[in-house]
Amino acid sequence: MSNCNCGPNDDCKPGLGRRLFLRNTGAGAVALTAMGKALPVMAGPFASTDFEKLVPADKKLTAAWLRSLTERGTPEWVVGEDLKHIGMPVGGLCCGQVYLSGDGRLWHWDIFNAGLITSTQGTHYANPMPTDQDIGLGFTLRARVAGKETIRPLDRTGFSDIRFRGAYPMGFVEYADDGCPVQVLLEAFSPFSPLEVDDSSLPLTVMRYTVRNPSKKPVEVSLAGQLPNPILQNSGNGGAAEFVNTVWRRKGATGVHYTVEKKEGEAAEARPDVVFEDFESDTYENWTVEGTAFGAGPVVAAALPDYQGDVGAQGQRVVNSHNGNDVHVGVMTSKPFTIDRRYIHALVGGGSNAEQTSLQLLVGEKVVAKLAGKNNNTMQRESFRVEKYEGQTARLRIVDESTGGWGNIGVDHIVFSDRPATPPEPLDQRPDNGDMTLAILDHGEGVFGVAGLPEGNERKNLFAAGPETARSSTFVRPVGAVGKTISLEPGEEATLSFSIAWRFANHRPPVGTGHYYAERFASSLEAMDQLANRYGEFYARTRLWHETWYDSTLPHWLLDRTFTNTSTLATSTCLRMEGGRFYGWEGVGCCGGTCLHVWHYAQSVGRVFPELERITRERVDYGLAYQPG
Ligand SMILES: [Ca+2]
Ligand SMILES: [Ca+2]
Repeated sequence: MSNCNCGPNDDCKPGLGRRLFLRNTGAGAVALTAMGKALPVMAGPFASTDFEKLVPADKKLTAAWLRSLTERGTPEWVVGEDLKHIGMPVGGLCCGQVYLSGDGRLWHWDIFNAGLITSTQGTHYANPMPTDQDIGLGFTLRARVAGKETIRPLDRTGFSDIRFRGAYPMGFVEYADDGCPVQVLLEAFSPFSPLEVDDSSLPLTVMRYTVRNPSKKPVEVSLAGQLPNPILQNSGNGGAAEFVNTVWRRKGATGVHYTVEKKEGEAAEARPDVVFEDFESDTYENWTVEGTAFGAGPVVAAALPDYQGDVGAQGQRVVNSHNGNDVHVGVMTSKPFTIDRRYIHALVGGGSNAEQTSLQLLVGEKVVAKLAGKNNNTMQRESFRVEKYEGQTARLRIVDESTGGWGNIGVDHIVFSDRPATPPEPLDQRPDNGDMTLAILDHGEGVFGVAGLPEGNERKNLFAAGPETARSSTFVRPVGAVGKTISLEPGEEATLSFSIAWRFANHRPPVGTGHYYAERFASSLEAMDQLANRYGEFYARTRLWHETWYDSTLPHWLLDRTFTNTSTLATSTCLRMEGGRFYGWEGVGCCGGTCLHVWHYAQSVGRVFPELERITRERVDYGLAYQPG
C-alpha cells in the first residue's frame, strides 16, 4: 500500500479520501447534490429587443456566474444519468484506445486495429454514445461478514451510489451501497510522466482499487477481474484457430495470458450451408407481412423500374420495398428458426439508415443486430455473426419505416453458413491477432489466477480454483480470472491493483504500418513485466503529476478543461507507427495527417511531451512535407 492514499479531491493527507466515506452524511453530500442539478442560470432574462444588435451591449450575466469563473471552486464529480455517457481515455499514449466509463468499466476499445471511427456526423454533443461497447472485461467484489455473502459487479449494476471524476491522466470512481459492507475507490490510469514519453506510452491500463471497511465487524473481501479470450475480437476464430488462456506468475504479479493458435482442418468442420429463403415464390409463404411496402410477394427483378439499376438479384425474384414509391412503409417477419450455423448471410441493398430501413435479427424478442444498404439499390452480401446465439430461437425482420429519400430496402437469398462471406485472412496477418494479459499486481497469499472459469461463467465461480491452461476451438471464448482474498478489520483499508496489457502489431496502411509500442515490447507479458517491476514508481509519478497540477489557486473547472486536451494523445486520434513516427488525425478519424494547420498550434504536445513535437517538426514538417508527391 502507498503512503499517499488521499482521495482525488483531498489534500494529500494520510488515510483514504475522507470525503468518499463521509459524503452520505456530511457536507460532501450537499456538494454532490448541487453538482447533479442542471447548470445554473448564467445570464438573462432577455427580450427580443436585446438581439436587435448581434451582440447585446448588456449581456445580463449574473454576478454569481461571473464570480464562479474566478473562484477556486470544488472538483467536479459526475453522478446519476450522466454516468451513462461520460468517459475518459486511460490507455498509454499512442497505443490504441480504451476509455474508463462513468461507472468504472473499460469500453470504447480501439486496440484491435479496426480503424474505429467514432464520428457520427458531428452529433455527439446532442447524442452522446452509450458506453456499451466492451470486450467482456469486468471486476467483481465479494464481501463476507459473519457467514453472510454479497457479490457485486464493480459497475452500475452492483452499486447504487457511484460517482466519477475525470482528471486526466487519472480517473476516479467511487462505489458505495447501503447493502454492501465495504466501500471502494477506483483509480484508473496508465503511467503518465511529463517529458518521459516512453514511460507514458505503455500499452496497458491500471485499475487500482482501494477497499475500506467502515463497519464494526471484520469483513472478508475478494476482488477479481475476468476477461474472455479477446484475441480475434472482430474476425472470430471461425474454427481456424484455438483460443488459449495460460496462467502466468512472477514475483509481484499473477496473470492470465491470452493468445490464439492455428488449428488445422477448418473445412472439415464446416457444416453444409442451408438456404433459408431464396424469395423465388410469388407469395411470402414463410413470412408475416404488414404495411404496403412489400406488395403481395417477392417482385420479379427484371420488372423493377430502370432507375433502380441492376439490384443484383439471385434467381428471378427479390424483396424490394420501393413498390413504385419510397413513401410506402411496412414490416415483414420470418417464421422462427433455430440458429445452428456461425453466420447468416443475405443480399441487402437500398437506404443506409439502419434506424429506418434494415434487415434485423431477433433473438427471442430482442433485436440483436441490423444490416442496411449503402444508399445503393445494388444488393451486397452482408452477414450476421451468430455463433454466440447457437441453439437459440431467432427470427428475421425486414423493415421499411422511411417515407423519404432512400426509404427502401432490397433483400434476397438468405443463407445459414459456417463459412464467412469472404475467406478470412491468414491468422498471422489479421489486425486483431495479437496477445493480451490481465493481471493482479500481487503474487502473495490469497492471490488466485484461473485460465478458464467453469462453463456458465457465473460470478460466484470467479473465486473458485481452476485450471492453469484453457483452450477452445469453438466460438466459446474461455474466460480467465485473477484476484485476491483479504481480511479487513473494522476501519481498515487495503489496495489491490490490476492491469490489462495488449499487443496487436498488425496495423496497416492507409495510415502507417505497425506500432512503435509493438517494437518496444515483444508481447503483452513484457509490458506487464515492466509495470510489475516499476509499479510503485509509475503510480507515484502519475499521482504526483495529478497533485501538482491541482496544487493551484486557479479554478478547478479551468484546470480540468486545460489538461483534458492532452488526453487526445491516448486516443485513436494519435498513433506512432513503425519506427516511432508520430501521426495525428486532424479530427476524430478524419482528415490526415499531422497537418500543420492543426498540429502546429496544439500546445500540450510541445510542452508536456516535447519529444513528440520534435518528431513532428523534424520528420514531418521539415521531412516528409518537403518530399515530392
Ligand atoms: Ca431470389
Ligand atoms: Ca419506404
